[in-house]
Amino acid sequence: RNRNDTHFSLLALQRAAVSQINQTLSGAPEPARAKLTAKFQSVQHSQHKVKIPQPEDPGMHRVLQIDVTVSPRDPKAPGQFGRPVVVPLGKEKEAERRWKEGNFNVYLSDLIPVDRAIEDTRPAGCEEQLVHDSLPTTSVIMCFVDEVWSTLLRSVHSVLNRSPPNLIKEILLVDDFSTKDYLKDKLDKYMAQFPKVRILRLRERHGLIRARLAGAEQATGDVLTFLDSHVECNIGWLEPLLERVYLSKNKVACPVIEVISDKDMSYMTVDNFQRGIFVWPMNFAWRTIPPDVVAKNRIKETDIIRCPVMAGGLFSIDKNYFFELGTYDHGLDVWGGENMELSFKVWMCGGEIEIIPCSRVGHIFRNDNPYSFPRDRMRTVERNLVRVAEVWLDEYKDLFYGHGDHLMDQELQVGDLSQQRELRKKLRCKSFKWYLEHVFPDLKAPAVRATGVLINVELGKCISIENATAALEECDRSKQLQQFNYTWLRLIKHRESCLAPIPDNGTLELHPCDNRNKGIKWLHKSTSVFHPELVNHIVFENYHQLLCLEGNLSQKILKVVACDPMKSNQKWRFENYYEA
Ligand code: LR7
Ligand code: MN
Repeated sequence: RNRNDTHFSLLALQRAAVSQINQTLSGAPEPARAKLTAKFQSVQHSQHKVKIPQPEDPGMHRVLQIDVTVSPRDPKAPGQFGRPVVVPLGKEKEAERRWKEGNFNVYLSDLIPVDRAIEDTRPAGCEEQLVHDSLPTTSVIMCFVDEVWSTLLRSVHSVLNRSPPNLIKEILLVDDFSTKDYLKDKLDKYMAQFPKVRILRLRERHGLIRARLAGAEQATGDVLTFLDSHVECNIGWLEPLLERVYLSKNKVACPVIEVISDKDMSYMTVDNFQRGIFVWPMNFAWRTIPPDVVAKNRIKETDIIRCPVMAGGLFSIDKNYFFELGTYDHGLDVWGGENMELSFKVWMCGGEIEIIPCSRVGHIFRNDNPYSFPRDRMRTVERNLVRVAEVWLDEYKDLFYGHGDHLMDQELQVGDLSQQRELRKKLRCKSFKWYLEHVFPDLKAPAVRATGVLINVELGKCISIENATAALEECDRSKQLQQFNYTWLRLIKHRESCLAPIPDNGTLELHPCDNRNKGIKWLHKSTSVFHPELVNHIVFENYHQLLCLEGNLSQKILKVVACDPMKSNQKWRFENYYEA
């Protein structure tokens, strides 16, 4: 979730990640549509022909460059124009101590003006862009729990100072049951100077997801614009977002999220051409569109980027559309996964998610949440993701479970999903397969992990099924009885049946498959095939306590016996492996 704090290390991080997940293009900027290869053409298909406005178009105007901070009162103030700030000599200890108030340099945040100027980081060409005079109004919804005072104020000021006033219907601050005193009367008093700011106080901790919903219920604008409570909206940020929603109400528009350093509070731009994607098991990530794809398709810096998923915190959505979509799954708790849920829902049920390069908002990226989770953090996020997977991923949910041992082995109490499934039906949403084909074709999502014959590395023989029992035989890749699939849920499948060890004598037989039956799951790591019952507690020092599949020339029948890493007749390879 963390955009690193320099532009360069961000790039380095991404490069490092490339080896894991190959970069390819999907959701590329629209103007490149005609030039794309067949594979990606479908991605570019847009239901709404967007007319490129001409300067003489009536009813349109250039994006307003509203920024009341351009000539700041105190140009020499620390952090002004987004410059990095250094903790003054002798204050290091204090700065260090205060870090944990927000998991960033709170001391410096308090030092810099709450209405500092920042550099206009928009790419060339944004200033000339036209938007409609009759853009819809928006309610800006900012949820917070124990947000740092100066940061919260700076977020609000940046909205007030850099947005056309007529477009801001209100700023709704949703206080998610904060414990800090300054967020009570003091905040009320401060915000009283701004008639557009309303504070909504929740009487118990809702978590960010339900807090946003509480805000949405109260919102009176045409469009909902969600922001985190530690952001700085840049010049001209709002109109390009609202323009997209105005052109088509099922476009969900995200700004480019820039980086406010957690260490020195500097405002930094980010690399262009980044898409929001996810990697298994459903972790959000940024992925740069490869330079050759950018060059070949002549993608411009100002071109809109269609994204398989959104980061989650910063976006504009038509209010009615948000409610038609059933908002968020109310069963999602506290934090995490809601960006996946909304992204899948939007794409699969007829909408689009876009990053608008001419809209830029800075965000303080932190290494850890500064607030407490009512329940265990990991478990909360996992539970949320399981809900999303169960409702939206169809048969691909196995990939999700298969990528986290923890996910598969825990009996997570995820609650009732019938309403969410009902909603998906009611909205006539497309399948996850459709999403993969049309929105995210570069996601690797093979149906199984490995297929073909299962070869014993030492003996060079293969497993074959004889009278529903597994035996060793000369390999014959064309033989049906030697064909197996190793699934994401660790089943070794032969046709519709599964290889299972017989407890009494350690032989192997075909059994009916059952994803929940741990007794028939096999962990296949590097070349060993472990008997599953113990997989939950795998400690590799206790290797000898595990049972492994072993091949023996003297006995035709296969058995599971104590694992021994020195025995190469316990090593097995499938014919084909698939990366995901
Ligand atoms: O219980 C809570 N109640 C809240 O009101 C927990 C959080 N919150 C508030 C919090 O004060 C903050 O303003 O909700 C907002 C988001 O929480 P963060 O800032 O701790 O989240 P994040 O920035 O680490 O995480 C990103 O993913 C989240 C997943 O649930 C949300 O979607 C965040 O909005 C989202 N932030 C962004 O997309 C900004 C860019 C980050 C990236 C990539
Ligand atoms: Mn945040």
